[in-house]
Amino acid sequence: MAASCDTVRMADFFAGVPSIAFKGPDCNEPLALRQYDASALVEGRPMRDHLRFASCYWHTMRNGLSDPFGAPTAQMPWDDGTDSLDNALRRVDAFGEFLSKTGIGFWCFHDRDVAPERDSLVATERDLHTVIERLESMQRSTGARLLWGTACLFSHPRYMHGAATSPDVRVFLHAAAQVRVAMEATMRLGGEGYVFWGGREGYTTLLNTDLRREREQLATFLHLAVVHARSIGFTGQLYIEPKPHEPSTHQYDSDVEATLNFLREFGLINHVKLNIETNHATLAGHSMEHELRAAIAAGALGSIDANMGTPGLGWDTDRFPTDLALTTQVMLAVLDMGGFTTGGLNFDAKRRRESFTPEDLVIAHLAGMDAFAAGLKVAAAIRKDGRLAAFVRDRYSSWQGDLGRRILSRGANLAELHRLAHDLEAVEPVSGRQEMLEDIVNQITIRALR
Ligand code: XLS
Ligand code: NI
Ligand code: NI
Repeated sequence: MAASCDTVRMADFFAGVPSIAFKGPDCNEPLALRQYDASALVEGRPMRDHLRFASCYWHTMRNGLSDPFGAPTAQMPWDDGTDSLDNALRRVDAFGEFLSKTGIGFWCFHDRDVAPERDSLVATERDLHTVIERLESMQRSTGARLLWGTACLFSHPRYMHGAATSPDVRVFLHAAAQVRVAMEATMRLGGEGYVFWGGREGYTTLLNTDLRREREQLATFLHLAVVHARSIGFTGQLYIEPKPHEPSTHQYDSDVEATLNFLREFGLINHVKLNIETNHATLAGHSMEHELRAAIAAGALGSIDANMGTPGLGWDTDRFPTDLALTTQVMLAVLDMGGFTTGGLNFDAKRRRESFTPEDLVIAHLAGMDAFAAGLKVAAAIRKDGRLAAFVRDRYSSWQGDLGRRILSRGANLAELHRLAHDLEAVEPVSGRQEMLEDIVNQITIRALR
């Protein structure tokens, strides 16, 4: 039965925002879903389980939308602007309302965004503990689950030279303490993952940097975290989130392939997967598709920070992912991988500074959800159509015979291959047909969304 296009309104922090429902592609109301029908099946599985949408606390609850040239603009009726515990607890209530109204099933957090940093670690940890308790009850009342947690090892001035990669061992201690507490809080909240985003784990200038030592410090830090996770029985997945730079000049986990190399070099590859962010791919000069496929080829794609950048701008603008071609490529990669296990699509995204009302927060998430739901449908249609996969299979068909198998299993030598090459007739080149394949994707997209 087609859902009707009218809304039920309830008043609270998000006054005027109803419980969001799927209303189908013909509904023009902004506060509704047109493509994302959580329980509709795609490839035999509910969309909800394919997409595993998460909202992040740092942008949704804490980002006032300031930029390097201008003051915050966001209206946050739940926030009195202080760092009091009461204010921190009220934000949790507002976030719970946001999650239940939008129907977003997962969330992600940084320790210092949910609770303020105090003058001593004791006081900081005490307040964090109180907020974690409130978050636990928020989860119980909304049914929301924690996709992943992390420690903010980049905002406090002590981390200006890095956290794990700091030249000062006392800063390393601070970072270790924070990761221990944040990981235990994540575990207590039932978190399915824990992320390392090394925002300052890189350098500003090589003139003052011992790069070899800093990479070893970072690897040691990650080993400590792996051992601790095991010792407390945390079974969630650990992830590294690559990013090339900003605020650093260079980050050691600059892109997927560099991070995989780092993990292999330091014996971490079996313990840590990747959380890949679209805007970081853009900053690294790669497509998101490239980053995802490179991670999948190594069996290391864990989770996704679903956003998009502004090509050419050079900033991590974290726009909401509304580009259908992008969401199609992402979901095609995820389906080809066999779907998420512990991971999901975390909207590491913020509204533009000019979209400052609480409704914009909701509308922006809905736009991302609908774009990903459409991308999922198109990706499933591409797989069902089968022409792309068949083209790729055929393209490598000459490798299917005995010779190809023997070469790849290292059962041939150059002298033999040299001899065989002499026996060959002229090799006829075969077209790669890129434009034809791009048109096939366009045609399937148009049909799938009709
Ligand atoms: C910033 C990162 C950050 C991580 C979590 O560029 O994307 O938001 O996802 O610390
Ligand atoms: Ni991110
Ligand atoms: Ni980012």
